[in-house]
Amino acid sequence: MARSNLHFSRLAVSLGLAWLSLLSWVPVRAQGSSPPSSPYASRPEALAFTAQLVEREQLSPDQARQVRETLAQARFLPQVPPLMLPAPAGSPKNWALYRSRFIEPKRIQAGVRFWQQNQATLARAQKRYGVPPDIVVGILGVETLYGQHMGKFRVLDALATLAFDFPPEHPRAAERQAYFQKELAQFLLHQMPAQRLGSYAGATGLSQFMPSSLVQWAVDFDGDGRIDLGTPQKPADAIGSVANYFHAFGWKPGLPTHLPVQIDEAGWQLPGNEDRATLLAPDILPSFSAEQLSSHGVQVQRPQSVGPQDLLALIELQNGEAAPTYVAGTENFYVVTRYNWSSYYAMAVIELGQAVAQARAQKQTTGAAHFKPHRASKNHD
Ligand SMILES: [Ca+2]
Repeated sequence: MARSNLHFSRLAVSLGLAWLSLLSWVPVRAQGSSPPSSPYASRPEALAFTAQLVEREQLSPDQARQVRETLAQARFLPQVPPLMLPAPAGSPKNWALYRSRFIEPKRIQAGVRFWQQNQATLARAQKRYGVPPDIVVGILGVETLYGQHMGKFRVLDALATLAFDFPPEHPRAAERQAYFQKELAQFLLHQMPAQRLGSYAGATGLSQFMPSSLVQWAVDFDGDGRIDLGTPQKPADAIGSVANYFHAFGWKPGLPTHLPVQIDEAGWQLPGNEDRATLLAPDILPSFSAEQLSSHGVQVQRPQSVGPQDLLALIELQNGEAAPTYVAGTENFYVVTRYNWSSYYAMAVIELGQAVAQARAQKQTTGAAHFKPHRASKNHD
């Protein structure tokens, strides 16, 4: 208590006008409505954050009180900050290993069932937003196994922990911490429920939307008057929201996500050859025409759906000690990375969607052959 009083008076000096509104929440703590384990009711950074939010958004006293009361319920999650740290330097990325976590029988079968059960909604999402079912099915499969793993952390706790206790040793700690403060602000401003569960990074629902994505891109796709991304039995809103997200980030209907490439790797090894460095410099940002790739030793078989002016990125997926995998990513590949800024992630989403589509087509073929006599006899009835 002495400690929080100290923080309180220090803050009162620094915040001046915020003094009055701060007074209004002090009795709330005194009555014990916030758990004693919450450091965010009294931490100077948290108080300054709230004061700024109130001022910037010109919140009414009622709204301000609500924001403070909610934040005062946030608990520090000690296990979360270490999860933010990047893999130690020198640990090689391994696409084959990463891929095997997602492109596996259990997830593919769950995807086939999901697609089967929701094919009308997926088709409607494609019609409205131009985004094909396999991409939506790939996202929901990679993110949460179609709602089976939506996260067990309270989003409020995760966001407050990362907003105020982000690990300072992270190479981009300031930027990441600012990001989580923005997400926490959206959570509080839109009065999202303190009990809402999600990932350790604060993402919720089948689609694992962060609060700002929820606010901006989530849609009521089943028309029941509310947006619900968190009920696996009712995935329509999640399906529509994912499609809307990609539509908003510039998904081009009909454009493939990536093309196979052929590389003259022997040429790349020659001393002084800068081709590889040149092509990998823009990373996932599509920057080269197929012709330009070719002039740097990378041959692309361009289908009709990819125009000569369409830009491509050379995507390198490392395989540990083994040779890397290369593909040419299109602008749609880049759009998939807007969901999660990783080419490994995007490729897993795309390949899971393809694997599910293939398994589904196979099942339909064998299923149709299997059921043909029954259908025939039914038709005769
Ligand atoms: Ca709805």
